[in-house]
Amino acid sequence: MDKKTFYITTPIYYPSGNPHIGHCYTTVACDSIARYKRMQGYDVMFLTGTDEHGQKIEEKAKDKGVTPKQYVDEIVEVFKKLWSYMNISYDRYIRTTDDYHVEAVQKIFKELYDRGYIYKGEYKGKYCTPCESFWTESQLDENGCCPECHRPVTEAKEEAYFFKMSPFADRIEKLLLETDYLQPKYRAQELVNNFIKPGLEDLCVSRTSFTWGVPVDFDSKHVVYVWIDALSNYITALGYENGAYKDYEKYWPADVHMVAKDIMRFHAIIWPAMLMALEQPLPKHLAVHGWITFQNKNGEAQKMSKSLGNVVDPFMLGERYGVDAIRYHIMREMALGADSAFSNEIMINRINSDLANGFGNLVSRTVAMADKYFGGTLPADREEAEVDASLKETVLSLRGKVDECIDGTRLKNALEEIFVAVDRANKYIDETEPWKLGKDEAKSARLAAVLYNLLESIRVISGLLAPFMPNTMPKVWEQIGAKADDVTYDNLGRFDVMPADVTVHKGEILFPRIDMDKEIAELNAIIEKNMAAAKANLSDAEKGDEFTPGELAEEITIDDFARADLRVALVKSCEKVKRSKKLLCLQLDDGFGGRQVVSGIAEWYQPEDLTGKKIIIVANLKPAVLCGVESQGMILAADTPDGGASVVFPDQSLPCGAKIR
Ligand code: ME8
Repeated sequence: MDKKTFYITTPIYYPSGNPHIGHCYTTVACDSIARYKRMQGYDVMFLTGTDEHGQKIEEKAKDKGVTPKQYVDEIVEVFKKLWSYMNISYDRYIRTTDDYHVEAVQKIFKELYDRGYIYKGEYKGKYCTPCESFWTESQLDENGCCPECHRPVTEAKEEAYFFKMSPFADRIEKLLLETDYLQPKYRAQELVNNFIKPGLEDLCVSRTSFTWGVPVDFDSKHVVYVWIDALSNYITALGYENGAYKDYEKYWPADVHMVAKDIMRFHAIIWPAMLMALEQPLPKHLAVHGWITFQNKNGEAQKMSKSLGNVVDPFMLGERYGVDAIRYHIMREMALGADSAFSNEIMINRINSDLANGFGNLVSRTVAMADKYFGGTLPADREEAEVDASLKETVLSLRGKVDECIDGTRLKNALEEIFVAVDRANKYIDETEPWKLGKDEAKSARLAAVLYNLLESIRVISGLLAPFMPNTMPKVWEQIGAKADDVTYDNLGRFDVMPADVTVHKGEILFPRIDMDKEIAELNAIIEKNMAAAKANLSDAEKGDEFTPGELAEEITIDDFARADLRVALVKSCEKVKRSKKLLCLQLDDGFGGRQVVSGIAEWYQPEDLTGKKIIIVANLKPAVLCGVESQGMILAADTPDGGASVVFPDQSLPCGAKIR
């Protein structure tokens, strides 16, 4: 009988800057699952790649004075180098500039057109260049910016093709709410409320204002919208509508698409709609994880951004602590769905406690005792005791628990389960006190049983850890005397697999302890240097990458400006608006008896950051109600390069009510 297949994909990444630890998260997570499934005997297809078209790439290449293809070729090499460094076992790498993909996207576009789902119209609206996303006015955030990255959007108006999505609204709603397509499920309702309930709008799927994309073959001044091009990769890479591969029948539908929450909408709504329109089967699961943010010295979580210099470089970490330790750390920290702040302290603590003290120590103590008391080869005579039963039970039930976590893409939980067994085995050493048994010749058979049970536990634990840490586990097998046959998936569900007279081999320390103080000092120095360099050295092109000032608004006269009454005000008190993550409510002394203003800055300011400070308000703005709270005016703030907002603070000695002219 043919083997069961398993198809897993990462997003295809934009080669618009070097990959960082965030890209590593998705890729290492998929790699671990792919390896696990291979171990279970599945015929696995693990796909990753790069999403190389679009205006953003075209602009960057222009800034650098190279062609878009030259630009992406260089960065794709860095991605591939990183994946090989991180031991990523992908089966196929797709580049959207590959000829077969381009051809297939043209056919897909034509097919959608012929079926009546794509039609020609005129696009009028807002476009976010960094996100390559179109938005309608009503979808913009409270500052009129992109609702995803909160950067300014530009006006866009052009002849364009549209994809009719409304025929699929009901089916998509059911897919999200009534099936287990989306993991974690709690995000489904939010998607339905935000995008489906207000009416699924037609999607603009072609552009004429730039050329770096897949040309629409029946209307060559248009290029295909980059998301239609990108999402298609999951099927073109298998040979859908092209002759490069013949794997579509075999692997489609995908078992897991894994992405971060920033691109959930595309995978939860647009992609299913495309497949429905093409009358193709839908993927089985979309696993959505949170962001890895950077935790700075003050313990605040920041978005990783080149302009802040806080991008965590996986090559640097791998060089210092080993690739497997880094793979372990990112898998162990991030719960499916939640964000996870990357902190050097937490990473080093984790490596020291789990890997050096927990697992590494278990292996080295066990092997050292087998070596010391039996010259490396255990005697065949073993005497079991009651205490052994609970260790064996923990170890024997482990594979089933890990299987379940892998199937739910809950890798953090899988590692937690495995480390429960590590702790159990370490506790078994304390319970059985082999160093005492070793002093008494008459207890040799008992000592042999203790060490054998430990070696068997390590065999199962290391076998289940191998998909997560593929470099280190073969070294463990070498040390505990396990042969390849002992660590097959079948044998990881059994105890008493290795021969009674197994021979161990003392080896190198698997995970050396890290000197926390020294490393933190060195890492902080690196970060500070990067931050300073980021400030000083960003080329205009790179600044442009992080911050798009947007187009200047239409010219106005001095009289127009004078209609806005800007005043200095003092924040007397400030609190978060209930039921809103974004809003703060400020009580102000405006020099005219006081007023209340609601502002969408809660993501960047705590109430105490503002209380007692003078700010600037638009004092004659028509009142509005935000989340049930009345706002009498608005406060002035500037966009920051990382998509945040920075409140404008005037000279603090100015009196309340002073007019700004
Ligand atoms: O969105 N934390 O590409 P992209 C966690 N080309 N994951 C992160 C991360 C972080 N800080 N930063 C990036 C695109 N990722 C499109 C995708 S797919 C048809 C097209 C990971 O290079 C995460 O998987 O911006 C996220 O979804 C993806 O990189 C976005 O990569």
